[in-house]
Amino acid sequence: MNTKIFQIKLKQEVLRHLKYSLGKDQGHATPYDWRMSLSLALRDIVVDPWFDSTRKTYDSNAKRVYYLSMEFLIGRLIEDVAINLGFEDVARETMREFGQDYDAIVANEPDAALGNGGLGRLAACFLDSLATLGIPAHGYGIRYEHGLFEQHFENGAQVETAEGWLAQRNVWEFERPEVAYIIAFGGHVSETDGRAVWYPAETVKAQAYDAPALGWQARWCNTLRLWSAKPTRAFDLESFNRGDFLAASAPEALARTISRVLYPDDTTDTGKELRLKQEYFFTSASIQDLIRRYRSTNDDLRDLPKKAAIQLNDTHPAIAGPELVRLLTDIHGIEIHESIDIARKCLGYTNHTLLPEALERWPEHLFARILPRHYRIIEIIQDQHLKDTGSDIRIIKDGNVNMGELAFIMATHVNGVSALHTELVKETVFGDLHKVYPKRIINETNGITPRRWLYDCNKPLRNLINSTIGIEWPDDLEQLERLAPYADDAAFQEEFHKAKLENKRRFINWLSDIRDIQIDPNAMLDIQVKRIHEYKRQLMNLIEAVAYWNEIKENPTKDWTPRVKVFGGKAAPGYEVAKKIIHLINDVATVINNDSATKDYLQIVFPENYNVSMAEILMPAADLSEQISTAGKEASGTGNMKFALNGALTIGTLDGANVEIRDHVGAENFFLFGLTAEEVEERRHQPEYSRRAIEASPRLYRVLNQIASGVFSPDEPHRYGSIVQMMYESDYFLVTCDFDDYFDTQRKVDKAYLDTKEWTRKTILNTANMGWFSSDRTIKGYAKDIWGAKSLYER
Ligand code: NBY
Repeated sequence: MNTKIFQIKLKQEVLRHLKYSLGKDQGHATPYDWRMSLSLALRDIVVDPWFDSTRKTYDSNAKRVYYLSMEFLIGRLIEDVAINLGFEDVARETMREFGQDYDAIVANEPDAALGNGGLGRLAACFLDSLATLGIPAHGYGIRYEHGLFEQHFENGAQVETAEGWLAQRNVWEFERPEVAYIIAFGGHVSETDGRAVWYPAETVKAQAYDAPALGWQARWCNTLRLWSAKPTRAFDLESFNRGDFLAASAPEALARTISRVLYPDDTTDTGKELRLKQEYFFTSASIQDLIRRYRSTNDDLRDLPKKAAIQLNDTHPAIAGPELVRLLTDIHGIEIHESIDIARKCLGYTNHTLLPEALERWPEHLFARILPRHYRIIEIIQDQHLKDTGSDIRIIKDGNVNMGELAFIMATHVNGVSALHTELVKETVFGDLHKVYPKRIINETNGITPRRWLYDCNKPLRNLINSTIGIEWPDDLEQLERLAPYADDAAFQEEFHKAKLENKRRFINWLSDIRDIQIDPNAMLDIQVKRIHEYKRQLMNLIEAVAYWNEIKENPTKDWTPRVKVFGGKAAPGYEVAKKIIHLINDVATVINNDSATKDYLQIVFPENYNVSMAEILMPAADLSEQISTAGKEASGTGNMKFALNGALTIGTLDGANVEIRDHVGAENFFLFGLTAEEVEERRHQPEYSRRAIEASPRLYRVLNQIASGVFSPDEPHRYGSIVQMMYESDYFLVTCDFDDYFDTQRKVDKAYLDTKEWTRKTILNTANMGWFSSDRTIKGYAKDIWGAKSLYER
């Protein structure tokens, strides 16, 4: 459609929605009303490609992909939809004609924060790529009433408040009252003549809410189906009539809690009953749903693996294996060993962590009480595995049901998320199972969607790329290579640098709205944003900042490179050490930012409540990306990819996907430091390794003394005594051992930054060589190696 005509049409549609959907006239419309009306007008346009894709999938009876994930960290959608439709300019102009600021309207949308961090955001990038590639797919998850908590700082300490994205209407979803399944818990199982019947103690209803997942240029549109728990009966009339009002609302209470809130831990497995119920709730609903869909066009469930590939995003939905077996056997009458075989052919499992505390295990008695039939099925799966392989690796062991072993044994493919991580999975967590099933573990290195993480969030760079290599790159990201020849071109360098400066100014303006701080856009923006964890070593970054501050103070007239260090990220509410680190960062920032002798060279900012929308401002603005985890601990990282794609240089260890990023962008365009994964293991065996490292480093020793003696916490001098003591006595993540190398490498960064042309050349080469990290490449890998799924979109 001609742009002008479309603009007139969109204008009419926005006004129609304002009047008939929002019940407002122009004179009284708030930004909320405008945002809703624009969203609804855009949503209407999405419905046609959505229907088309669904129809094509049914007509072709093609294999579908089901991506089961406890988390989808989506962020805002309005701009994403406008851009995928190709109507961004039209939408902006339409709002301008109404006298409205498009950017403010976009910012009115709350983030859909149905995830903790990398794992949830990866699921969101995968939805984008699946749709862009035209692979028929459903995302399945939970429609949490409250997403990830909001973080505030009170005197520097993190406090959490409940998030409430559904307090407003969610325009992107369609309620499906007719799509509902019963989910059962507890009770007992009776077996007669080999036939099992489960008599559950409680039931809830899983009701579907669908959101379209639109791909690039609206060529294809999949569905994200999220389940909300509802009572099976609104209330128990019998108890009510007896006058037992509390018992009467008991079913409703259970239902409301199940989909109420996202668990905010992203490493420690909580082992809580409610969590197990959440996992089973959404997994069972999803499996029941996909079986129903299959049966609407196919007869024999034995052929399910030809039509359905089910991917488990970590072990959270690992109950999918036993649940599928239960439905095939108990409901559809297929012999149980055959059911196990069918289920395995459908399933793939992605591992995202090696941290032992993150591996899900359920106490046997708890598991058997909540899911008695599944417990029995797991025993049968285990027996068959023991018999077939002759190994002695059990799923149920030491009083626990191990979800990692279950997921592994029930999957055709198990994948790690970066080359290094996959090798470590083979050697460590699943070392024994790998020996038994040597072909099962494969690698699929993570990726990020270039639509959100470059095209949408970095308009200055988008425009420069478009005018240099054309407009084909957003769904063919390796085209960025064509920028490489311009790395030495002075005019291009200048344009590239200008784009970075514009993004930095945008960040500075945004920050000035929330903080009273003056920042020079020429200062180096050095950013570490991610969940707060000991293994990610925000503490090492902070100690380095203090050491740098000490050095500036000692020699105030030297030509120091001005730096602004940005921290962002949430700590799990129960993770005390991580919370202490946050408090310390804020305390150090207060002291350093108030030092007039150094403030031209060093500032520290820690904006509260880091989320997807904040990332969209930070990633394009960064000069330096901090990817400094202890080698062997970060499975992949995806923030590392977002920074490098947007033209930041990385200071990092040989960990996760850093290894592959460095291979792609070139070792000379990456600041490497630190022990390797192997050296880390060795070092841990040396006695007193941290104390020795501190004694060998006067700089580190001094900073630790400052922290311990209350320089940054004069109101409570011993506040950080435990952290310093930990550095001496149990520095498991080797902050002390890597510190000197890190400090020295930062000085190389300082020096490099002063040569703007050479720095810019390196940043261009980073952007140019990051094309491989598109999640389109990742999804093509899964489709080919694991799912056997094809694109239904024809160019
Ligand atoms: O998955 C992250 C990894 O740390 C990161 O390196 C990787 O890039 C990313 C995508 O593959 N893992 C992660 O984010 N894990 C979680 O968010 C998570 C959430 C919940 C639980 C465990 C882990 N849980 O047990 O509840």
